[in-house]
Amino acid sequence: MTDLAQWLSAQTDDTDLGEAILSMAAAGAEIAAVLREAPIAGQTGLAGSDNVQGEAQKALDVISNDIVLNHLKANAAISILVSEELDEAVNLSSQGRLIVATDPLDGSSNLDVNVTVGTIFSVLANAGGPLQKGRAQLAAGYVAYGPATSLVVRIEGPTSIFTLSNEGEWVQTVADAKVPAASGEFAINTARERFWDAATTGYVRENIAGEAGPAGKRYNMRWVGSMVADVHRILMRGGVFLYPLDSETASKGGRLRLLYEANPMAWLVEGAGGRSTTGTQDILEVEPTDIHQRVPVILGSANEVKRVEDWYGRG
Ligand code: FDP
Repeated sequence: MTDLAQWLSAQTDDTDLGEAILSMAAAGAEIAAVLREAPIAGQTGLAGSDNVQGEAQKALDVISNDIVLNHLKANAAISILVSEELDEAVNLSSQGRLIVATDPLDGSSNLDVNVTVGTIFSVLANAGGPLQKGRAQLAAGYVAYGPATSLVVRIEGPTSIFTLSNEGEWVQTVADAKVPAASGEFAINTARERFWDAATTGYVRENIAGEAGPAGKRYNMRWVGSMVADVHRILMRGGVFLYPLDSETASKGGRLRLLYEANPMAWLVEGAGGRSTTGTQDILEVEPTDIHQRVPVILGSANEVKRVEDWYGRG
């Protein structure tokens, strides 16, 4: 049985990086405990404030952000925290070598229906500042709060999955996650079809045409509407996740955030042999210009991502 600390010491000599991941794992374990009892404590509702994206904050968004902030404050290796819930980047230890960018509680519109949500994080070197390409990430991960609490993490090598035991230990349950290149499952919010571009419409229509269509096989559709849950399914059994640029999100650059949603997920999927794109560019190559920047996201099984790219290539 391998635990998280053992895995980290085998993956990297950088003890600061290992400590950063352990801090996020500890924050995740604390958030999991809060979420388990949140309906009893009456915490699934709104906090009464908006975040910088103009989205209503849930009480648990704010609580989760505070938990992450407290864990990172206690870690001298962390210089800066970028959070979806905070307008500005927060300066922490002046000696710190690492930046953490996080969505402390992703998928929070699912909280009141007890569906999987998660904490997503990305670790960068302080020297480059927060606005670095995803390719420069030192590590990334997420904690999924589902029937089991899972930590999915990658430094440079494999994407590995740990499960939180009742004793509070992170036990490795998948050493090397693999996203199969071929898949017959796609995930997109089809209620947005009227906003889609020609590439998204073309790809989805081919899938729906099934065996008789140009793809020549049957597809199934799955959409939890909680990115961590949708990406976790893809990491476990393949598929493709799409939140493309559409006519409604175009002026904002997309729906999902680059630094703390798209980049860490792209890093994890790539470590498992999958791929990611905005439609026209590898997500990990996008140059950020703002800490809360949005980006179109298509990621998962390599053959499906390639089909979407081919559709975008048709102009
Ligand atoms: P949420 O607003 O609930 O935090 O991060 C944004 C996100 O959820 C993703 O987790 C999810 O994939 C997406 O929004 C769902 O968007 P739609 O409501 O447009 O389907």
